[in-house]
Amino acid sequence: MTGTTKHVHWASKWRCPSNIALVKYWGKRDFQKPMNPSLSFVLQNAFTETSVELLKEGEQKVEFYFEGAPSAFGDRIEKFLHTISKQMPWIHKYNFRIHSHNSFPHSAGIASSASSFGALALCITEIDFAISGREPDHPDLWLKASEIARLGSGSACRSVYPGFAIWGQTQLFESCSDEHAIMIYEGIHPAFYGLRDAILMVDSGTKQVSSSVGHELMNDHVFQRARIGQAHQNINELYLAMLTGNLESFIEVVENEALSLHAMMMTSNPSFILLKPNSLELISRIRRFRERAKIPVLFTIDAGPNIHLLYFKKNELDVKAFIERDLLEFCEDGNWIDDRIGKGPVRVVASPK
Ligand code: 2P0
Repeated sequence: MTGTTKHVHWASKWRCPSNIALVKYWGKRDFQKPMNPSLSFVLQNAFTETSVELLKEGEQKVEFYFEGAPSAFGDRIEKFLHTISKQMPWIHKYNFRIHSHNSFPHSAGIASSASSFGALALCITEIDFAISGREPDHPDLWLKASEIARLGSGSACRSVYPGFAIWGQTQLFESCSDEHAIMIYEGIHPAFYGLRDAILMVDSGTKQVSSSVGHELMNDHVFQRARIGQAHQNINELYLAMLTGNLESFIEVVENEALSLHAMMMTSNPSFILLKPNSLELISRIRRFRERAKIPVLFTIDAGPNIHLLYFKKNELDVKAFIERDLLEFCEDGNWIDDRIGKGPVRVVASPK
């Protein structure tokens, strides 16, 4: 947190990771609240770095630069700032200069809205704490940042913590909330902190149907009630598997969630299909390798055609050899991203000007 040059009143800079859900958020209610609880982990190498500078007081103006150039994403950010100004009225008093860049290519199929709104929410919450005289290291900073991030993009609320997070009310903990995510770490079997995620790039093109349309289609979905029930049951089973180190159950639930997400898309009205033939080929090869090699590999899938191959640290050499040998031919231009469970966001100290 700095009040740097003469014209900059407040400034903050954060690096925030993207995350991948194991139990999927799909469908909303009210304003940016989830229809069902979700559980995710943050990535280590896929992140957004964002700086926010508050310039002279006056009528609010927003300048947004993505990778150095003015970007159309600025409109979404302006709307977001307007939304959160109800809780942070000082927002209307300043001009905003925001610079943002991603560690991963835009076309990588990694959820960039999660890391973008996560980083922006951390900057704004830190400034809010400073303006209102609260300590920047106050533990409430994380909950507040998570709540603010959610108002920008639902999945972003799970990105502001290290490791695993749960968003949405569940029977698991009283502290679970639809307003913000919570971090989970106590009692998790150590194997899960060695999780690896190989993102197998099937198609980097723009999706035909956005996630916001997908969420909306859950409103009248014929399987809505069943899906909500399934997500609650799956989050209970998954958490238990993570406490006990039950890999078999972990694999069963995670793959069931990924396929259920895509089943919701295929059976909505109108229906849409984001998986490609190569996505299915990769899934069947991952399952076959698991059976033959007796190595715990599994897949999850985001709202797109790319396959996240999950595995554990101790199997790294064998799995990387499997990827090179049997999977890369089904990836676009042989592309894959080598990532893992991450340590969460970091405050970036401004370099002296
Ligand atoms: C998730 N996804 O849990 C699910 C699984 C994609 C598949 O959350 O409208 O970008 O910004 O709240 O968070 C993608 O939707 O939607 C998503 P908004 P978001 O990660």
